[in-house]
Amino acid sequence: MSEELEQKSNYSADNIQVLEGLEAVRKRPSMYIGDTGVKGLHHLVYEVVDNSIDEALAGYCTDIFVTIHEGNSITVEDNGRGIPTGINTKEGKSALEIVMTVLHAGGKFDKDTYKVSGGLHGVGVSCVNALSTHVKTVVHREGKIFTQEYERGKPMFDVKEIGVSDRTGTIQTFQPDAEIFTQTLEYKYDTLASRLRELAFLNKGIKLSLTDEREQLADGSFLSETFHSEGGLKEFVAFLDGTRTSFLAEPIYIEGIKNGVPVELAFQYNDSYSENVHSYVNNINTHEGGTHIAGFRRGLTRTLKNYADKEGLLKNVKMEITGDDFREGLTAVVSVKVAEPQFEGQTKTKLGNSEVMGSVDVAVGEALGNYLEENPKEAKLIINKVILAATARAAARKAREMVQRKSVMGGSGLPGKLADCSDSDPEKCEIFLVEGDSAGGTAKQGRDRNYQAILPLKGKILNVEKAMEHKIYENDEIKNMFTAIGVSIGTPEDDKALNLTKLRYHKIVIMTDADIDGSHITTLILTFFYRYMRALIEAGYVYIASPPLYQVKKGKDFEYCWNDVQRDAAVQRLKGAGKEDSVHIQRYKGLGEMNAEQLWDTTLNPATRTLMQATIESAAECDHTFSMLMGDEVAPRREFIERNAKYAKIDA
Ligand code: 0RA
Repeated sequence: MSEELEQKSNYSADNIQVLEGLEAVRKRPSMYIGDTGVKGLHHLVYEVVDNSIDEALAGYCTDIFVTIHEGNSITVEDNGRGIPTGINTKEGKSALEIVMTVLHAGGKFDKDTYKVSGGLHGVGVSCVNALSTHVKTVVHREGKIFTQEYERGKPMFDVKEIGVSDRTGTIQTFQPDAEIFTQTLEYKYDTLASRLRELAFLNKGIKLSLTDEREQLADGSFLSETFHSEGGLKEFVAFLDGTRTSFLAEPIYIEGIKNGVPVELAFQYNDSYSENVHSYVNNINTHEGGTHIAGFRRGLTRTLKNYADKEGLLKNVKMEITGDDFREGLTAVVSVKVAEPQFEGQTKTKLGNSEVMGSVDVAVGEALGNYLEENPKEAKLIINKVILAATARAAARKAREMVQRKSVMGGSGLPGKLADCSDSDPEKCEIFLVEGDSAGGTAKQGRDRNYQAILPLKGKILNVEKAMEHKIYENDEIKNMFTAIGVSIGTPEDDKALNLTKLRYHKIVIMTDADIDGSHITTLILTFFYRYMRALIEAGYVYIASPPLYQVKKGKDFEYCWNDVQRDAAVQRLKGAGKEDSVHIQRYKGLGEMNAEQLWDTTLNPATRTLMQATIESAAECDHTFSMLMGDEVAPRREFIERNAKYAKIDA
């Protein structure tokens, strides 16, 4: 409080506004960037990149470079016009300083002088400034180079000229503040890479590069990738489908302004049974869908149905065809730009603007209508696939109802293999899904039976990416998971939604051997959760156990190690003054090699274990990864596994 008073006496009225604005961001950062964990940390980068994307969408910028520096500071550079540096007459300050220090400055300027967003979304780069210990902005503009630096949002000096230049552009470097981001300051390359890849698909033509100066390669260069798509959403759909077999030679694609709403969409049918529809509003992933998705579905169903009726393709079809049947094996991306988006839903990722429904409906109708007329052979393929889906749906419903009936019974309906815990409060209870009966046996002995349940699974579980829905509900291991976990399919509102009202555990832990087979099984189980129990992942209930790889032992002393670096360090520590060969290294080839006590100490005991929580950072990335990992082609899978082998985990 006293600090604030002191500042008031030193600053003009304008400045006080500024300080209070950014102070508010520092006081309640989560209100502006969502959270102060890993997500919020990465959000800072997206916020800055968004400004460059806007400049590119305005037609003035082609290249955006993101660099992660040693120490986790970030530079975002673009070749746009450069943030204006002249004095804004209304405020009596440099436009650059205003952009950097005034909350939502984008909205505060009159439209002629300052068209840039801070986005159709977003909170503006001033928030990034407020949440960074230090920011340096460099602007190339009008033949000169300008700069200004900031400490926790406050300018360290007035905008100054530091040289001449023959280019234009903006370069922002920021260091996130450890006082704000108390959990971690560590940027994840893969997280930034998948967002930049996504942005490249969503904004065709723009080149986005990522360089990680923390990762030096053998040839001395840094880990780096450039994302660039000329095909846009068409290529996005192909990317999502990975190695799935496509039905159509090319995705169906449309781009245009419908009822004043810019709509871009692409879709393709493949030989899988799942529906992968992704949607974006102003480049933001709308996980929960909304009016644009409703419009997409409506347009798809109506257009296909009209065509089929007109061509007499449904003459001999007795069963009813539902909307779902039109979307089996469908991969789609819908991207709209909305001036004043209303976001609704639990995670504020559901578009509410009703006018958008018609726009997307019309766009799909046009693109698909033309396509069907011009490609009668493909049209028949699609309609036949829909009819097949309707047939299979009847079988799937029966199988689903069986699962449901069983899981609703509870108590005696629990699988015989389940070693349940005695507590019945789901919040306190954990279930371990364990590969194989022998490891299951050890886990049963080693667990705390008060709150830890064990469900052994038999070998490799069914690959749900390749199986028809009814097969999935008929599979014993999958049925056991449904009944043991206590979830069923179908709620009063939605007959395909996951019903969590009888959920029996709030921690569902996948525990497999720490080897390639084990990680394959983990992936199979994660794929199953992702496709059929996604709500559990979204709620944060799904975890992956991490059993150790080694035990390093000398006499009575021993340490567990999870990787080679730890192992080598442990050997040195235990060796002490003694000889190397006095230290014994045991490599655990599987959970089965540990005894009950060891398993408890390393993997089960909440006080000492490490659990990885499965999260869905990007549903699009997940779809791609799962289709690739579980699909038919071997080469991309091998490459992925080799690339990720050192992490020995798959992020879901
Ligand atoms: C407003 C006006 C002009 C450029 C920008 C904003 C701009 C902002 C950012 C943020 C990151 N990169 C950016 N590039 C440009 C230019 C107005 C003009 O030159 O007439």
